[in-house]
Amino acid sequence: MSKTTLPAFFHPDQLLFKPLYEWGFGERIAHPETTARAESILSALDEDALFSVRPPKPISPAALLAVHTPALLTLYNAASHLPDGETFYPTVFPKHSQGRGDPTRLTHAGHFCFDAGTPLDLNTLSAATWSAACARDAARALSDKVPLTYALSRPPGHHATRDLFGGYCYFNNAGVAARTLRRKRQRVAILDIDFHHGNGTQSLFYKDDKVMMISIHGDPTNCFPYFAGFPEETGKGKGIGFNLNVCLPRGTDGQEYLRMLDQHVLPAVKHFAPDSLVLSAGLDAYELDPVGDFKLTTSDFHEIGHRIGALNLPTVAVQEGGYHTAHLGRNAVALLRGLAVGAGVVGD
Ligand code: Q9C
Ligand code: ZN
Repeated sequence: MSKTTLPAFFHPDQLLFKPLYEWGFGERIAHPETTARAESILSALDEDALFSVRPPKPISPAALLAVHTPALLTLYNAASHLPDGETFYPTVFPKHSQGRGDPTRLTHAGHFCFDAGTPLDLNTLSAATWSAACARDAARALSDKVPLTYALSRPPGHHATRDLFGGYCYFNNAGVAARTLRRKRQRVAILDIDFHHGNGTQSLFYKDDKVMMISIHGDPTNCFPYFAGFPEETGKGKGIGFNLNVCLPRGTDGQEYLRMLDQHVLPAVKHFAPDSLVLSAGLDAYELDPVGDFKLTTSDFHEIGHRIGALNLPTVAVQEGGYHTAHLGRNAVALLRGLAVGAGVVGD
């Protein structure tokens, strides 16, 4: 009996970045985006043994610059010279910056950032760069023989735009994966199932008719990021019709989620007929998640994976959010196994 193993990517230096705290509704709270998240996923992957984890090759600055402005890299580089133990939280956010911020000065960080929960320290650049490298290598590893790969990207990426970081995100890992697939002239669908709208990914491909972006998320009227993710946002120029936002109400459960997936989202992916899929695999729609407020269960994640897997598209799953650390690993495995079973890569 032969045993399938699929490639997953993670680098130990992703664990050196430890954001301390953020503000949650006036309270200073422990930062949800912890290293324990990655450790939970690593141990569940190890136990499940469908994926084998390896470190990615380094990603070049040129590959990061295909997605981001030089200023972002310069700013993270400035933070990499902070003393050990010091953290910088942007607090001034110029509304009409018009590119005037000097990214060699940390005090100007707010020119390149949209929220106050996404700190910088000496390890941010390294961790975020390895996180993006995971996404790049997971996209590169897709082939006829390897139809499913996983990037254990942490810190996450889907809120980061070309020129702004925020929402715990520094480099847009899913964007890096999609651009990697585009280099092979592929039509790419990005499906973002993180609880939050993938505003960064949306903005990267908003005018693009070869990359379709679909995000399912909590209504941004009530949920982070508050300024994007509305159904009226359908794309711009030739990209019109290639961006789809599906907002669901607080408390959405598995049955409601799956109905919307079957009736709207999966048909839209099929209609676009992509060559490959980037799944922005946030798990913060979980019922016990401290940040999201949907009610998905572990078995719902398996079922969601199964239905997405049944599209039979070469798929790179890129980790996004998910903050119930104790159950995060099993939820990741449930989703990934669902994808593999749905695609017929492994049996039930
Ligand atoms: N504690 C991702 O899931 N802060 N980012 C909420 C309440 C922002 C989430 C404040 C949440 C960002 C990748
Ligand atoms: Zn999220």
